[in-house]
Amino acid sequence: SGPSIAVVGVTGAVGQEFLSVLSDRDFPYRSLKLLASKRSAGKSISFQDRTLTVQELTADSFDDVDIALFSAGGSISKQFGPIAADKGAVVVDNSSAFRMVDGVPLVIPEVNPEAMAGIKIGNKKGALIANPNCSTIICLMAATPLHRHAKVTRMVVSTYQAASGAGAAAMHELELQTREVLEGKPPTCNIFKQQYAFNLFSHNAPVLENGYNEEEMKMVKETRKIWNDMNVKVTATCIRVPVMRAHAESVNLQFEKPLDEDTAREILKTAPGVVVIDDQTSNRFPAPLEVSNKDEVAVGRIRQDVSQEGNHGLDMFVCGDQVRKGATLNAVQIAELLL
Ligand code: 11C
Repeated sequence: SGPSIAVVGVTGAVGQEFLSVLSDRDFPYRSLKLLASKRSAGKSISFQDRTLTVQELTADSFDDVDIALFSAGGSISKQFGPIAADKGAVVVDNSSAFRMVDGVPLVIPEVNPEAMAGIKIGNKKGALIANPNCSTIICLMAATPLHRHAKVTRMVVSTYQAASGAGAAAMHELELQTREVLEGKPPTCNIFKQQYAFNLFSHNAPVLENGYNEEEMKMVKETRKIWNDMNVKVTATCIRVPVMRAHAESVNLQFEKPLDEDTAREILKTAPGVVVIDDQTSNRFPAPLEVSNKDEVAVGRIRQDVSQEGNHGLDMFVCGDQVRKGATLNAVQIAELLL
């Protein structure tokens, strides 16, 4: 029993992780359809105790689907997402295609589940739900409990983003380049235009007219939509670092009401999906390796911002697995809210 599910883009890194998360969480389903491009159709994929065959994604793929988890890039989402929704499926889309579209909920289940109120499965009325960008999810997991308490008026974020955000090929390139550099060979630069191993650089997303790159503006716009607060001021600088699969972010918050660091630490200790690692004595704080392959977002370095008067500012450092909470886990949690 349970809904019938389709995973679109199942052969990609995120698609594969979707299967792991569905299995880890014992997601109930009555059927599971694995969809990908024609090139991958016919491939066998083992899931739990069965072997499933990948089917070609077509307009007819969604006739009997309740929940469709999409992660095959924005153009596939734009083409097939509305078709799936028209056929009655609730689409949870991991791309940026529909995030800023009015009427499409942009959801982090711990933060704004109310945004998807009224969306149901099995009643022939499909819908689109967007999964936010990974950097936004990881940041807001920690910032939102504090925002609820003292209202954030301004947020300044600096990211340290892992290879996984640019896909499996970028992860492979980081590994390959690391070997090449250690062996004194010139690094292979296919995915990024410059050396990635032993280096860092501004995020590879296109730079816009205002000088921000798309990744940075996603943080600005998505935060406003998720918090339903068009006045919150957000600025971001997004950087790609040679880390495999977990993003780190420095977050500076300015509050309307005063909030001291001890209260903030207590709030974060009870926040769902968040773990506090904040041992100032032994200098132990969140690190990407510590959260890799984990569900929780880690937060630490929680401290009063000395540049702001009267406990109106805090600094913190956040780390989260980009592939899990930054993508698949968040989408599967959205699907769980539909059950
Ligand atoms: C990164 N956030 O880490 C990107 C990847 O809008 O879903 C995901 C882009 C998106 O590079």
